[in-house]
Amino acid sequence: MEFNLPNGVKVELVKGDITELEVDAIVNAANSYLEHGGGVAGAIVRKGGPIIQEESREWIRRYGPVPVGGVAVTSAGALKAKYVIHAVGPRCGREPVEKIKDAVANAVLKADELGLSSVALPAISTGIFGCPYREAAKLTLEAIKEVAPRLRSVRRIIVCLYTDELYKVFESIFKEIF
Ligand code: AR6
Repeated sequence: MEFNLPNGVKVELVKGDITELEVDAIVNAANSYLEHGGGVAGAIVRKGGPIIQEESREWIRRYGPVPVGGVAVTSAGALKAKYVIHAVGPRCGREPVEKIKDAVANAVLKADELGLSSVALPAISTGIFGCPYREAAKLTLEAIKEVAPRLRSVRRIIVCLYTDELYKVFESIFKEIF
């Protein structure tokens, strides 16, 4: 499912594994310490290689922990993408779910700042961080809609959903928002 936004930006929903996508950057659902254990973070480091975890630790040494809603950038190792943009979503129950919007907006804006044309993101905070799917879908897609008019280089935004259930929820909210 896809939709063309006014300023030449296309947003697409796809089902599958984000580490397989041919895009300029993939977004990781990270924690503030950029210690990539399980979930999509684990998959990214397993496939991209240890360089991603090493560069993440270097980032933390230099700048300190990434705030909730914030982002950090590393290379993408052996992945097809050039960069991994690590976005920190909220842990639901402890931090406000609305921070998903900041994480998504900041990730897409970072891709734009890097001059990239395509970026793919997963459903941030919907796994280990335990946020409800519908709320996450609404906040993710609203964030994309809101930043799109400000983008200068990003022309393709892919939201990559790992399961049928997530895809269905995102699809229904997508139809409401776009
Ligand atoms: N491709 C796309 N989506 C995926 C993939 C994949 N290969 N693997 C899992 N997902 P999670 P969070 C989906 O738990 O909730 C990590 O340990 C998954 O189905 O990866 O933001 C970090 O280091 C879910 O819908 O991220 C943090 O500590 C979505 O990705 C913490 O988990 C996000 O699930 C972050 O938790």
